[in-house]
Amino acid sequence: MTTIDIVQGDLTKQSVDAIVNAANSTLLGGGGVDGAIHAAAGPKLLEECRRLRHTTFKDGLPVGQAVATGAGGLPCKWVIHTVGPNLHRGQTDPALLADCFVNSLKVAAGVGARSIAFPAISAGAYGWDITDVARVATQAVKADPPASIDLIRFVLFSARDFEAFRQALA
Ligand code: AR6
Repeated sequence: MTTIDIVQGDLTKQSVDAIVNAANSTLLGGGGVDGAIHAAAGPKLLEECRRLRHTTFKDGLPVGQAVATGAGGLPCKWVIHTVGPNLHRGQTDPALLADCFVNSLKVAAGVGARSIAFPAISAGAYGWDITDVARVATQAVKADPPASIDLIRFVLFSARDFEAFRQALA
């Protein structure tokens, strides 16, 4: 049985095996939760991301896909990087956002993570409405989570975002 829970707080402080980064295709860092993760993880994480750009993802990580790295100085073991759809670029298909959650779970299970924490992917700089993100995210992780994942956690920065996820899960 997989438990799904929600907390209000900082993703980088979670005691879970893997946290998910709402990255961009470059994999080389940015603002928002991506910036917070790189700041807390330190230079080792960026080094691993650079290596990925020189090997598997020469053209960048496509929207909806996910890839794992180590976690540098973070308390978790892995960071799973995924790229949400950017509303400001006309990326309005909820299936692309659902892919971020489903593919991150697959990648997490693949590396052996049993617990995983997600941010509200695409709900910040990428402009999606938090209500839509909450609906898509909760449906995506509930559908058919890998059996080896015991805990799926959503970590929301604000009380408003937490409430949107609470209602979507109810
Ligand atoms: N813990 C939990 N949630 C957080 C944290 C944190 N430490 N920091 C921010 N959030 P965003 P996106 C919330 O913009 O919309 C970056 O520059 C935030 O309040 O981080 O997918 C990337 O490099 C919001 O609800 O991600 C990309 O270029 C949510 O995380 C671009 O932003 C997502 O906001 C990705 O945009």
